[in-house]
Amino acid sequence: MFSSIGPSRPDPIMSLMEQYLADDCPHKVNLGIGLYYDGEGTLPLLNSVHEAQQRLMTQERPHSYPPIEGQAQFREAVQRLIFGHSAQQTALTTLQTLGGSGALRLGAELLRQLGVCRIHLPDPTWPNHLAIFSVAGLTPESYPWYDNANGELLIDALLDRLATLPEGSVVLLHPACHNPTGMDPSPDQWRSILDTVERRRLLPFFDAAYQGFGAGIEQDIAPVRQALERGLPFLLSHSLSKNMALYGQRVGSLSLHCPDVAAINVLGTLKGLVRSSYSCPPTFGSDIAATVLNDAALHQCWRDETEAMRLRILAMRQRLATELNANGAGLDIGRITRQRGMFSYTGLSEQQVDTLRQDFSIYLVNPGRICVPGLTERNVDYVAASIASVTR
Ligand code: PLP
Ligand code: TYF
Repeated sequence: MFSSIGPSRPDPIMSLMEQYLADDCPHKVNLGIGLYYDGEGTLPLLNSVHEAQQRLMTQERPHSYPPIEGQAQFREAVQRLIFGHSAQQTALTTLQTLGGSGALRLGAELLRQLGVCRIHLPDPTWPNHLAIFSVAGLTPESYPWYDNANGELLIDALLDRLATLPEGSVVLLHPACHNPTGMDPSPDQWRSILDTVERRRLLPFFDAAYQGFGAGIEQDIAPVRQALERGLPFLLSHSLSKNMALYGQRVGSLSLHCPDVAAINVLGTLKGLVRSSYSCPPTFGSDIAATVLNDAALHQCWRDETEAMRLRILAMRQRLATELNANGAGLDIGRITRQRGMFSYTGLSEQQVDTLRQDFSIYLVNPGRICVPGLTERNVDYVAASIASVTR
């Protein structure tokens, strides 16, 4: 019965993490997996999250089932965070999901049910996009995004490709902090992208996993708000894993803007998909998120903490660039400070990445992606000197 099951290839990012943990070099550096680390190199428990968690713990409530779509106070708070004042739109519906990944999967299942066969992904993109959409039955296709040789966004090629897609084609877009390249379009370039989406009647599937880590909480979601203001239909997966550091609590949401159909019908279909899959979402993480977002003081505390994370990432980008320059690294250093969010596509070759791991115990994801918050005041000089030595 199960004899056809062969060995499977481990996830490259997860297996890199395992290799890092098994490495006994005292000055090893983890620039692999996309987790935010603080200046001490530890995974933070945000003060806002900690306080919300304490409040919930004292309530001693029973653990009931939540609604299939998640608690209203979570859904409404997330909708306000994402869409701001436009959140009152009747054509908008938001459902709690199992992190951003769960939102992508649920959105994919809805698309499949509607007869969609393909999804267009940026090249490159988060590797799990390919897995999630393929397993859900959509064929992933790619569109041009980034030129790794020159460290530039391929904006003309991207717009040309979008302009040739058939009406109704689904296009996945990272609204900010593109994973893995860190290369985001400018506001003008976003306008051109949305112009093309509108003119060609494409269906955007936005994936916002890093709101607040790029240019700021409001700025990072601007392309989604612009799509809403234009009245375009779209899907949006949204994650609070990174910006609330709630990773394992699986807190995310799927939003749909569908101007031509009653939102209640769309919600009903999505609830049917959830019911037949995992029945309802977990509650603790989303209760924490709702407590943070719905309390004015905690909400402000969280915004300040997110801004501090963003600024630390930015400072580490600048420090790395400065040290690489000082060490005479043979690398296009400008791209590191042009890129935004958790990741930087350094342009290091696979061979250089392998040497950094084997000879220096510095762990990067191939080809040449670093997770910038893995850098600290303590390791940045060592990382810069090591990168310089493999690029000379
Ligand atoms: N989308 C992108 C682009 C990501 O990088 C990630 C996580 O790394 C996700 C979605 C998934 O987020 P979550 O951990 O909330 O499932
Ligand atoms: O580093 C990255 O790009 C992600 C991180 O359940 C990640 O793959 C790890 C585990 C997970 C979701 C995302």
